[in-house]
Amino acid sequence: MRSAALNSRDADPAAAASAATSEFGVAMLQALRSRRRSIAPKFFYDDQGAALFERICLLDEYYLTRTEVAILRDHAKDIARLIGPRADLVEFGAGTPDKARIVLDALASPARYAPVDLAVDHLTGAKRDLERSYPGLSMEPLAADFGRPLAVLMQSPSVGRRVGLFLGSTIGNLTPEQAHDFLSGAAAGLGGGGLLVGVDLVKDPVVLHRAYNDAQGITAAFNRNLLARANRELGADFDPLSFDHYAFYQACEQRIEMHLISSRPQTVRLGGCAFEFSQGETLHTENSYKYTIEGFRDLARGAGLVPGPAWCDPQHRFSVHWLAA
Ligand code: AVJ
Repeated sequence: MRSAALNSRDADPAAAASAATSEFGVAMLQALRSRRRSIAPKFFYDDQGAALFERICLLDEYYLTRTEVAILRDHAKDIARLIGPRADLVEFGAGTPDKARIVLDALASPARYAPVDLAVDHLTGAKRDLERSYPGLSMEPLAADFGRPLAVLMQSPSVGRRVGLFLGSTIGNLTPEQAHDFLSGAAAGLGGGGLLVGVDLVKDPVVLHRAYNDAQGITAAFNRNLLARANRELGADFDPLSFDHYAFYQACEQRIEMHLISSRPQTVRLGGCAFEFSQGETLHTENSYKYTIEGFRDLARGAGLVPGPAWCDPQHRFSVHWLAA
């Protein structure tokens, strides 16, 4: 194990260097050095992580994606009326433009679609397709961290009434304080327009538990991919299978917590340092907050937005909110 670690570091000095310089490397080192180890969930999404997330979205247990898509389809006309003509759509944390297409299909004359993502290379193919499907629309991917919405919106002058899309319950990855800050920034940058937000709802914890502990273990693989990514990109020597996927609903905080728990005492090497994990020690990898419809509307109001209609599915599993800015 130990000599394998040294070999893998020696074999890839570039990876070892990026442990100290890349954003992921810095975050992983900081997590490993802390007493309570945690890392931001945005680091799940390298190519393999994004592919695993797409498989999660297709799982029976993971109701979120298909429920949100159904809500958007069912209320596309109302949504289009609220967005209005010649809109300038900015999608925060866009993976693929599938959900934006549902909105675009219902709009009469959208002016621009600007997906904001850290990596926008994978969106170049989609640009051609989208501009062909919607004459008059220009697609302009913005390479940025959507965590700072005002800075993102200032980066590119508007070409019409500004409307933000923040779908998929991505807002659930933020603490309520961070969500407040995101919504305030969006309120400041979208003045005169609005924001469409997809928010997962509080519900029977058994349903939540199933959604984050699927029978096929895809969510476990998604969680462990963080460690495999550290091995690939940073030259770390994690043994991903010696960390258990542990996801549970924390009712007091109204959130799913996801952890990777060391199943035995072990040493992990990264960037020339050794880090001990005792048995049962955790790396906290994700929070996924759930809201009530009223709770989310209050949060939006507190951030200076004016809540409009909120739609949800018949089983009250997921919600989509229009917030006027
Ligand atoms: C993309 C953040 C909405 O929290 O449900 C899926 C990510 N994590 N399964 C979520 C996720 C585990 C997902 N979000």
